[in-house]
Amino acid sequence: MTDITNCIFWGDTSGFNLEIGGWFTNVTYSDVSGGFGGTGNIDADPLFVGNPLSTGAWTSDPLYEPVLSQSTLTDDSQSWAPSSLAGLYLQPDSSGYLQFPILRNTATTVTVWGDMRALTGTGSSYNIYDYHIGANSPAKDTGTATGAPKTDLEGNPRPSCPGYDMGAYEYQCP
Ligand SMILES: [Ca+2]
Repeated sequence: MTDITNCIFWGDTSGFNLEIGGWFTNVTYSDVSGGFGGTGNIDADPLFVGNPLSTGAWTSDPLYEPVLSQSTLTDDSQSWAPSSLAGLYLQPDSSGYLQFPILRNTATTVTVWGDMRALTGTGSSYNIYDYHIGANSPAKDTGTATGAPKTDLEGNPRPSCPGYDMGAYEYQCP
């Protein structure tokens, strides 16, 4: 039996469909696209703050650094705030389904783990996603305290204002 609690399953565009069904999976207090039977589950747009946060097209091919196993991708038309995208997710080609956590960025580049050269290139469009929930998210304060960790994925306190949220990131009150 797998227990899934306080999670968000939303926006699956892979066409593979989410395989969380079956007798062995117990889903509670989670936001599941299309709905899923279980205590406290909801089926509502979680209102991620960046869905996507940024989009564009690469102006160069990826540069791969094999020793570090990192790729740097460039869009010269951007003016991102340096270091503002770390921890967010890059979909290096919007026609694909893979996403990668962003390690760091400059005004016109993002760096991620892995070799992106076979996945995207000059002229390909991309998306950057921010999966933090907004203040009006239906996932805010609708999780359960039972078994919940005291911090979220970024180490911020959970719960915050006032209940436990669904998803990887607890909404932090200003
Ligand atoms: Ca909360």
